[in-house]
Amino acid sequence: MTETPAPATTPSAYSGPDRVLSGVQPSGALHLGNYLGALTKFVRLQDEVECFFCVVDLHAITVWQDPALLTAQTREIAAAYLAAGVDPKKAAIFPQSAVRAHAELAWIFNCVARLGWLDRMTQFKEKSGKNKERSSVGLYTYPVLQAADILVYKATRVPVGEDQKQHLELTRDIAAKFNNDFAAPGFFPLTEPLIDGPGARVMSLRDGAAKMSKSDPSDNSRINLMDDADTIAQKIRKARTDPEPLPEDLETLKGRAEADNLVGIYAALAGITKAEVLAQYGGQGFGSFKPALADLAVAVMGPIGERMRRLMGDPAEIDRILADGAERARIVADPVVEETKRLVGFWPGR
Ligand code: AQP
Repeated sequence: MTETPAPATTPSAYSGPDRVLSGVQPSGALHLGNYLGALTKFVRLQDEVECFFCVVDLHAITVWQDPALLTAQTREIAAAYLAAGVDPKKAAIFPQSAVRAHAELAWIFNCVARLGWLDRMTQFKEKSGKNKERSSVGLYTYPVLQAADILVYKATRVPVGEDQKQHLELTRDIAAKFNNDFAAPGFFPLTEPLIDGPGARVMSLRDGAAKMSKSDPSDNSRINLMDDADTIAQKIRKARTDPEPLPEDLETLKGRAEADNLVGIYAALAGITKAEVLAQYGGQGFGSFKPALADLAVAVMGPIGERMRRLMGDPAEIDRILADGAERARIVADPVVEETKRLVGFWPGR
């Protein structure tokens, strides 16, 4: 068996159905970046294709999670999916740990992926920081588990934010190498990332060079889905900017990271392009743009927060939706793992 990586550019011989998989970690409060980068796309895709949206709790424990909070956080992410408009009749919503096939396939993929590939992953470098030696092994192999999440459903498309681009490339490398090593052309698809639009990379409100993130110690850096109208407006008012008015064209916006971010957020929330935002607000200062952005953000995010609060008042209903989703997910995932094990040559009995 060859140990050389299969090129990610290998054309896919896959001919199975079009499927979508994505997930969010129950590692804290969801924010505007998660909403624009992922959730809005989930809602769009559920009407086009078979969708699996999991709450990736196995990923969340790659850094410490308080066991007393993890179940509640898992329900909260499910509530966010529902509040954003995901319909559990159309898409399966479930906790990753409830479908064992994810972990089983991840082990096989740990033996397919190469150390050199993982060494290049920038998210591990960012998340482990200067503390690499004390990071969990799970944090290092996180992208391998992500590949298993995707390929256990033979998902052909994955809606994610731009930060996940490198992990999606790794997923394609793993699929190509598995198909090649086990002489199974087209067994796994070469999954396409769906990363587009001005919401694909929402930056911190305090620092235009840093991604908006759940784990940022400053709550003012992000708009949480559960923030009330006053908090949203206050965070936008306090958002870091520069003293110049907004430019009239995109070219002049370059190099002004904070202004660019606010224009991008406005565009994503309004469903228009950044050029269209500048056509409307170019030449105006932040004194008039920020209140307009705050009104828009409150109009879009406010009702989602309301729905989340209402849904979280009925955890039994969320649990029913999660259990149903897990059952539907297992029906697709279990046979894929069985077939994968057969290709690897494992004993076929039970
Ligand atoms: N700032 C962002 N802009 C656009 N999309 C984003 N996503 C995350 N941040 C942004 C997308 O949201 C989905 C779920 O992300 P996740 O919670 O599973 O993991 P993450 O990328 O690690 O998110 P955070 O908020 O940065 O969490 P922490 O701080 O815990 O690491 C993914 O599709 C992601 O691309």
